[in-house]
Amino acid sequence: MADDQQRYRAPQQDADSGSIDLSVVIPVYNEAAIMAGAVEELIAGLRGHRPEMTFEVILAENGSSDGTAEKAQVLTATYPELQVLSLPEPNYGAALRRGILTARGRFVICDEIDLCDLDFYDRALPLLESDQADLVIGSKAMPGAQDTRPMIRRAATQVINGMLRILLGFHGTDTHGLKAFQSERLATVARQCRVERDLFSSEFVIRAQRARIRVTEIPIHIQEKRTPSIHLFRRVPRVLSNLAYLFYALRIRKEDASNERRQPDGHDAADQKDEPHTPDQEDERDALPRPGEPNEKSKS
Ligand SMILES: Nc1nc2c(ncn2[C@@H]2O[C@H](COP(=O)(O)OP(=O)(O)O)[C@@H](O)[C@H]2O)c(=O)[nH]1
Ligand SMILES: [Mg+2]
Repeated sequence: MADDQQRYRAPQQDADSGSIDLSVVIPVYNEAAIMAGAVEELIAGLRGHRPEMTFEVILAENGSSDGTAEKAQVLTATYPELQVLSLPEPNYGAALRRGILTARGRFVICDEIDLCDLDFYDRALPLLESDQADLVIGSKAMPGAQDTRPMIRRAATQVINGMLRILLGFHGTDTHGLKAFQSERLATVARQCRVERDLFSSEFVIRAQRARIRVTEIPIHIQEKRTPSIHLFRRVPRVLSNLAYLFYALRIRKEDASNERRQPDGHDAADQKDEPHTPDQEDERDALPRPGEPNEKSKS
């Protein structure tokens, strides 16, 4: 798909945050079967669709037992745009958060290896580039969306969204959809998030809404490349306990009083320093209280 004549520019190794156009962050766990094909298609697609755009693809792996981490490293020899992060414990939210804070792009897209939906990129990026939105969510539950997942998973999405609306004041139809955002404006939100694993995405979106960041939903057509290996019902106890924690943190303690630090232009004071997003910044947040579940696996 990639055309040799196209003017693709590889990012500089020592580039600072915001010095390339786009970072795509993809958490991966035990995805050896589909990862190479998905990465090849995604990178070829980005080179072909957006030849003027500099980009990186960050695979945020943790705890895989099927050789995903090693295979991902091998792929970096073929694709200079590819970067691999690896952590020991399976943890979806921690991987995604680490990827977001490592990203150097002015825009960040959070994708999933079984989706890699370039159509979403084509519709979301113009909204960011024209500054019509700070955060664009690809919703699989709004009018115009097509969700081809089994009925039980569609129903689970509706139930969790209902709980997020009632308990946490979420305004919208989906927190787990694909996301595209202005890195500078959302990095602080990612640093503030306390829960990991399944509910990280929900906390990220709800904190963004509470900080009056401009959030826009667009419908997506979701077509997974494979069924998920995480059993739906195994997620339930952890989701409920993290939901209870977030209810306490956001509705009782109202601890996201980040508006106090906001500037008149609506941007956060920390963001205005244009600080690079380094993994070290996780340490600040790791010192904060979080739900206690240090040894729990994200998937089992
Ligand atoms: N790093 C990491 N990635 C994960 C974990 N669990 C799921 N993922 C990745 O998250 C994305 C979505 O996972 P999937 O199994 O499709 O679940 P779904 O979101 O319910 O469809 C995929 O790219 C997975 O590889 C995890 O524990 N750690
Ligand atoms: Mg999936």
